[in-house]
Amino acid sequence: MSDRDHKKGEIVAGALAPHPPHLVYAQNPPQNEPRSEGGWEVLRWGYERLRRNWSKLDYDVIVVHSPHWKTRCGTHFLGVEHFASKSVDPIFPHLFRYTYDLKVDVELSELICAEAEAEGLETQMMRNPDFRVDYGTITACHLSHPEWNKPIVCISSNQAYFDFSNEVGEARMLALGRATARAIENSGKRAVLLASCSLSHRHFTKEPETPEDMKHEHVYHNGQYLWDMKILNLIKEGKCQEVLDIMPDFIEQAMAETKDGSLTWLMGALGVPDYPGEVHGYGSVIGTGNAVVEWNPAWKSALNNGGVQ
Ligand code: 2XP
Ligand code: FE2
Repeated sequence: MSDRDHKKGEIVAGALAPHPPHLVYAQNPPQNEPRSEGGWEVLRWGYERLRRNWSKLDYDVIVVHSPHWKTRCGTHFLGVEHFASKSVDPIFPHLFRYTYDLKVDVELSELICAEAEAEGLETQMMRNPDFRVDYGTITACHLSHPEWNKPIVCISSNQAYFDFSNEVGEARMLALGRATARAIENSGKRAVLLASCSLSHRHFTKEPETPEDMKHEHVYHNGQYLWDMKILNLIKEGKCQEVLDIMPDFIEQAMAETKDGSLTWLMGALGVPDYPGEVHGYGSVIGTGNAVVEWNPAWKSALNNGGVQ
């Protein structure tokens, strides 16, 4: 029995953690083969601020929901304790060929899976030891905690938004968020959560010869940019219920990657924050809108007590 077992578990923080492989490429970590001259600094400095804040937190596990582990039926959870292999981005293999070696908290994965089932969701534990972990998971985890010394829980994105409607997808992701929060509480563990996704998601169709040549990087479409700012300003004002109210329209109008459910899952797990999220950085990557945003439930208590964040 660990000394956590008798305690109530807790979500200590959550983040919107976008996963363009460009951000890892630009950083030149030893795990990634291609070399770069940098680029996308404002976003990467945003991640730096997130890492600095999280280095002061005490937590056991990182729980991540990824748009690039797409499961045809229901929500799946990694159910093998150790994975080591090479992840190659299918669209950007020249930027991302990353050697990973990670541990999974299978116990917590199973608890979340069981709670999700209790919410009426279709679920499955993934037990194939040769499974290749998706790059959305690896990138968001690397950028938030490059030490890789904490186990992760990895949750797939299902097809509910695509097969039924955005509204059905949203309802299921809120249920998955509630299930995640309950399971963490019962586990006695302290967790941070990552919603691995971009906001607006219209890509450039041509890549510059030097991908990190920042004279080419810019917002693709002002309408998409204005949607991103609408969402981020609501988050900064602590109005996440309003974000959820307009999420189906945002998904359609901005081709948002939130259509895979990661951000709604996170908001559901955090109890739909009514306190400000901290936007650490915003920037475009091949024209898509990306923000690093942090929520810490302790900020809510500080606000209620009249304290300072
Ligand atoms: O296309 C995607 O979903 C990616 N993750 C690739 C790159 C940039 C996205 O924002
Ligand atoms: Fe993506």
